[in-house]
Amino acid sequence: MKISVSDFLVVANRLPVDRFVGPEGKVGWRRSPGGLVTAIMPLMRGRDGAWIGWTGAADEEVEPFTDDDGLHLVPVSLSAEEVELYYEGFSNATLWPLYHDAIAPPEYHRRTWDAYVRVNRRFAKATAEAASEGATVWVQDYQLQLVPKMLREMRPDLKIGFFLHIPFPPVELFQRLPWRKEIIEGLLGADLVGFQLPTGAANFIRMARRVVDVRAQSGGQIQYEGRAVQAKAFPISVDVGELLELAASPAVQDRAREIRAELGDPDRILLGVDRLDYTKGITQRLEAFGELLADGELKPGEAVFVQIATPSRERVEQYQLLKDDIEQQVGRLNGEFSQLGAPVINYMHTSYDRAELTALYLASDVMVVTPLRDGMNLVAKEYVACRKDLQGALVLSEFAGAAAELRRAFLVNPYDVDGLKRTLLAAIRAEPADLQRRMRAMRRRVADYDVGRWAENFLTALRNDEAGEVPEEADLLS
Ligand code: GDG
Repeated sequence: MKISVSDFLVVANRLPVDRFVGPEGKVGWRRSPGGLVTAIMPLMRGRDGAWIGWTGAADEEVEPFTDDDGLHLVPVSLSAEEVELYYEGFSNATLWPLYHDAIAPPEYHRRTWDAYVRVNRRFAKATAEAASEGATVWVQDYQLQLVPKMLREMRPDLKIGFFLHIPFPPVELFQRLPWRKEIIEGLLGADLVGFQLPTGAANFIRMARRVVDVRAQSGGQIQYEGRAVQAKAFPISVDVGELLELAASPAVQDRAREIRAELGDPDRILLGVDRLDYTKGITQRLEAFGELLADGELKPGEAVFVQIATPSRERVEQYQLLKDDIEQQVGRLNGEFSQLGAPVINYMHTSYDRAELTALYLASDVMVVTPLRDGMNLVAKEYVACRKDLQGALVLSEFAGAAAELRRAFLVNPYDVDGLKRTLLAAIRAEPADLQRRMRAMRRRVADYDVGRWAENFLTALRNDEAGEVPEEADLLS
């Protein structure tokens, strides 16, 4: 079966649905939670929207189908070998570390690059077939950077936007990539290339000037092969309405109180919520917490650390190493400082539903977000969105994109263990009035510019061939 053509298409590595098996063994698809889907759905309504992506399972062919909300889903299939080479390999063992300051050493293999090209072409082809004349296509993220160019060659009539969710690195790092020219050319196939921060856009323009013949004008305008390409920042955000609704629900509030009680009603609960990833600075924050206990600055029972580390990319070697490191660190600290039935660190290597996550946000006193490099970090914004009670402190790395907007967080350099210890203590001991002032200012920012505005601004800029509104605060760190 071929689906009808659409005039608005999102292309992402994953489809926004997960497979489930119903009571009688019947297979169905359930919308996967996530900001991107929620932000884009209202824009798809009233249009013939389609989403092109992988189902998440290797070696399976699924026919295009339409979900209950009328969204067309166009699965792109990947073989087990392609998952290994394109996804785990080039995307997550080359691009991911390279774009995050090479925190882990990026690997460069011609075999994984070849698979990346092949799979990008498959995504471009599926999109070209599903798009109506003059349709708008929005390509997402680092796994699909060649799609804009490939798609433009197949379908010059399309309006093509691209958004990079992770940082675009400085020239000094990016130029190590043996396929740097191909990636830049791939992205230049778009009419609009969006980044989380102005620095990302500036790095991209600088790199483009080095490797291809482009003319860069002011305001992120690039002239390339007789076309205009825009490179601009559009900081992503969260679905504030959904989070507020969850946070206000009696069940979630009861659960928040229950969590505090289950943890032994300590004075302070510190919380970390991350995908288990070496960019997130999990070991750095646990080290600082452990030293505060060792120094006697914090007494066991005074503060408890809850660390949720959602399983991620488990077949990539660096992720396996990190998991072992963290588990060893947690074991050592608990062995040293815990009392019977009261661990100082509650470590959970699992994922939770949105309601439980929101209850954790509400139950905690200090949200600890310490990435070594992060495109944005939605967890920081989710915490702020949930804390309508104006309680709670946010400790936030200067190296998270969110720091450009959340200037009233307790900002910290996660490489500086002493600084991290001082900042954790300052957040733990802050006066309620100070916390309220900080939280009020941060909430204003997040409420004003939620994920709906983000998507709307991007698409308006794409439609008008001009820059969307770029929030002032985002310029602070540029
Ligand atoms: C990339 C960029 C950028 C986490 N654990 C659970 C769970 N989560 C949710 C969080 C949040 C999301 O996952 C994580 O988003 P982040 O932004 O923190 O980080 P990445 O996954 O690295 O995302 C990042 C983002 O793209 C968007 O552009 O901000 O910089 O790296 O929403 O709440 N959700 C559920 N259970 C969990 O256990 N349901």
